[in-house]
Amino acid sequence: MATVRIGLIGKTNTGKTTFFNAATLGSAEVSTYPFTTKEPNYGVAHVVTLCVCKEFGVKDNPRNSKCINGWRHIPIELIDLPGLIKGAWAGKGLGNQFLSVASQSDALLHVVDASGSVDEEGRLTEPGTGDPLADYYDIEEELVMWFIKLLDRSEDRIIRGLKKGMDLADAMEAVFRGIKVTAQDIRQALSATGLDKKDFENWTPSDDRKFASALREISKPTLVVANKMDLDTAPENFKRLRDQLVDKIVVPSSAEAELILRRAEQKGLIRYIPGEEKFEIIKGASLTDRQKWALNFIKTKILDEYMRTGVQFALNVTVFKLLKMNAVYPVYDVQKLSDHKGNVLPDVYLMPDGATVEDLAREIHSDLAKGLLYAIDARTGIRLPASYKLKDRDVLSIVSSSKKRS
Ligand SMILES: Nc1nc2c(ncn2[C@@H]2O[C@H](COP(=O)(O)OP(=O)(O)O)[C@@H](O)[C@H]2O)c(=O)[nH]1
Ligand SMILES: [Mg+2]
Repeated sequence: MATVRIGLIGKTNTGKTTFFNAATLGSAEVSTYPFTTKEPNYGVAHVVTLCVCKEFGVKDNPRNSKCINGWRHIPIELIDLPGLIKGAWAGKGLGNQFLSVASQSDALLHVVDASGSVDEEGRLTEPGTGDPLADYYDIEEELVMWFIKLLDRSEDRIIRGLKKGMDLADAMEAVFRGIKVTAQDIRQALSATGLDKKDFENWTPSDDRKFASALREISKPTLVVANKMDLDTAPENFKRLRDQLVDKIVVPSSAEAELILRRAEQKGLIRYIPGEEKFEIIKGASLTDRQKWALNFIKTKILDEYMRTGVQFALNVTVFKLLKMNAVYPVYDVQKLSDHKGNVLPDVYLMPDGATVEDLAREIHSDLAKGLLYAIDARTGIRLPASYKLKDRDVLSIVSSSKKRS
């Protein structure tokens, strides 16, 4: 598992680029015109999890991540997609571009404008007049159509694979591999729909759709971000989204508020750690009346009401709940919990659910995997076999004949 990639999708003007900028504090353009985001933006964001340093009572020197007040900030990649219009899958607008970027994502954040300030075409309009639930379904339909099209187009190829004696999931894997869909995802979708028991050549269009929907769900876990919660028209829509999308996690957010807080923090005006439920104005900071008003607004309208702006929370939930990633700390020396240079708890790796010591070794270095013997659990000193399934917050040293330990 290389760096976790999360793609932002949703209609134009729902706040994807603002979310991206807030999460990455980069400088992707923010625009009110459809389609000005022509090229996808890649940026580094972080997910935050309780660091193991406190439990072990050590002062750490992180290298591939940061530790702030005992919280590990682990880098992930965020991709900001260009805007979408209805029918994009048919090749209109920026369809192909959207698909190529969505295809690179491990999970998706579907941003909707909970305040109802965008119309069906993604143009800014009177708050309260837009319908975020309809927008959500429009975009979902684009995604499912994308999978159906891929399946349709590759029917002959899949049948050729079957005739060569491949099983259906393996024959399909070649078709979907390019969009980060695994044979395991396919197997899961086949069994969830019962289509593993039906001859592929006899699939009806409604079977295609059933399978495509299941595969879309399984291969691209998606969290719904109900954005612009700072506007008065938002709470009602948020409730509707949460009530209707029962099998989805819907996170209320104000990307704009997060962007303001992170910028103020960067300028040294406030103390604020992303994801925290509070900020503090730094003594002696000279704030304009407008800044004071904005910060007070964020405090009363967002933080007091929803506890957080939702930006950091959405990323954390996506990585740790939807993707079920575990944070694992490899060390060289189990006594000092350090690498060979003495850096304490230097690295943390995000490993998917079910990943083993062997997977971790491969992730760190191919040489380490080649001569892999076992790992040592830093908490207990117990030897863990190469097949041991990693758990969240594991701290371990990998012992390999080709390269002593890492
Ligand atoms: N009130 C409010 N406005 C927001 C929020 N997030 C984004 N916006 C505004 O919505 C408009 C579109 O934002 P943008 O990030 O460009 O949307 P994108 O097209 O989805 O990338 C801009 O005017 C933003 O300032 C938010 O949380 N609250
Ligand atoms: Mg944008």
